[in-house]
Amino acid sequence: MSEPLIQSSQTAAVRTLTLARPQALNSFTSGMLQQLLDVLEQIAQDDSVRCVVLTGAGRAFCAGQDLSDPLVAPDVTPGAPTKDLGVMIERYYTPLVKRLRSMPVPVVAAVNGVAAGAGANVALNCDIVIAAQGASFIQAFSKIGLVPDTGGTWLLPRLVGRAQALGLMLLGDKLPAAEAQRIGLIWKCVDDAALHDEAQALAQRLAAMPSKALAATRQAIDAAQLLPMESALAAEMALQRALGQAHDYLEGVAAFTAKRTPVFTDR
Ligand code: T3D
Repeated sequence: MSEPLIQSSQTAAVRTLTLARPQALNSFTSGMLQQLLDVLEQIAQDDSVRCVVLTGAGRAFCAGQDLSDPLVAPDVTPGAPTKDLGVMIERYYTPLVKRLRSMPVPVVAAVNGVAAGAGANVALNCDIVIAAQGASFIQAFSKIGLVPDTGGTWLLPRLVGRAQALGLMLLGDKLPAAEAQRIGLIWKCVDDAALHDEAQALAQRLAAMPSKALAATRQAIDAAQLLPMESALAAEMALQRALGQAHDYLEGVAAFTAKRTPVFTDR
């Protein structure tokens, strides 16, 4: 059995996944990425889970790609073949971004410390990013001669605009969590000691909401980035038609009419 590099625990309908290689700041090895993909796939099929929290063990969230992983570490022996970094992206990072952005339930990133490179962009691909005051975000790629990946070039200009995205990505400076909130890169920065309680409270709240509608909202927002207004209006209508057939809509309206708390069960 391979060493567990993703810790998993569940409280009520909230599954918490913890990146667990603290000695290397939770940097991603291929084995760890595979475990993360596997557990997300399992959660996608598990109706008992209605929200996921992703966080890191120790003082970091994730320092991005483990630069000593044999798949990517350059071999300095004269004449040795160069590494094909596309393999790592194709096998792991692209499926991970797609998996996160199509989960049937919301994913909250609870960023407990530094999030660098692919670690930052994995967090930013989650639906809601809440970060501790002491956390920071680094687009570290340029510092090692790489281009931002894990969806960063698509995501950052949309979150903070081209000027901020270029500044962050060309310079690779550390952006403190409070500043990340101020420029709209993340949802919220909270006191260090409050991070996990706030993330769990938020996740429990999301878990009680209509999952299908939340997933459709993410889908509509993402699609609308690429569409002219006319097409976005049509896409919204198609999603709304589908949601109008779902149980959660009946429940939502029934609860509103009866002035009671709704109990949503669709996924
Ligand atoms: O390659 C491909 O497949 C393409 C895909 C690329 C995706 C990417 O993510 S590229 C970007 C990769 N990440 C980085 O370049 C960040 C490298 N790390 C850092 O810049 C710094 O560690 C941090 C700014 C994140 C934190 O700095 P600090 O001073 O708090 O900690 P530290 O002392 O640098 O690191 C602590 C330990 O973690 C240290 O190990 P040691 O000396 O105690 O045994 C360090 O080597 C290790 N560590 C940190 N980041 C990585 C790492 N080990 C392997 N890979 C890392 N990315």
